[in-house]
Amino acid sequence: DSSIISHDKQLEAVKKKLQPPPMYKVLLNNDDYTPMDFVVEVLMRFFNMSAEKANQLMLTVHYDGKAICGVFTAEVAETKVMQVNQFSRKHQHPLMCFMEQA
Ligand code: NFA
Repeated sequence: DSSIISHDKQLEAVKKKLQPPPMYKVLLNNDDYTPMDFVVEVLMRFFNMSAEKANQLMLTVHYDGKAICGVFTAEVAETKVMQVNQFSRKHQHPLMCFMEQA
């Protein structure tokens, strides 16, 4: 009856909540124009990296073409991408941040 169906739906909702959410990598692309110091500033400001870690990751982007800055839930990843790209445009740098499913 309907109470059994209702409980079945509740069980499905509980099961879904017990599953880990899909995760997204947030990456930076290299380009020829953005100053290295600006990339380091972005990594410290938006990804909470130390100056040393930010320098290392900036150089990985510079030499490899791209690198993963972090892995986040969809909402957090979308916010990082928006904030980084907005900050870069505001400072008139072409630095590109994007996300992809981990
Ligand atoms: N390639 C840029 C330069 O030589 C530096 C850079 C690093 C840009 C990482 C974007 C990402 N000024």
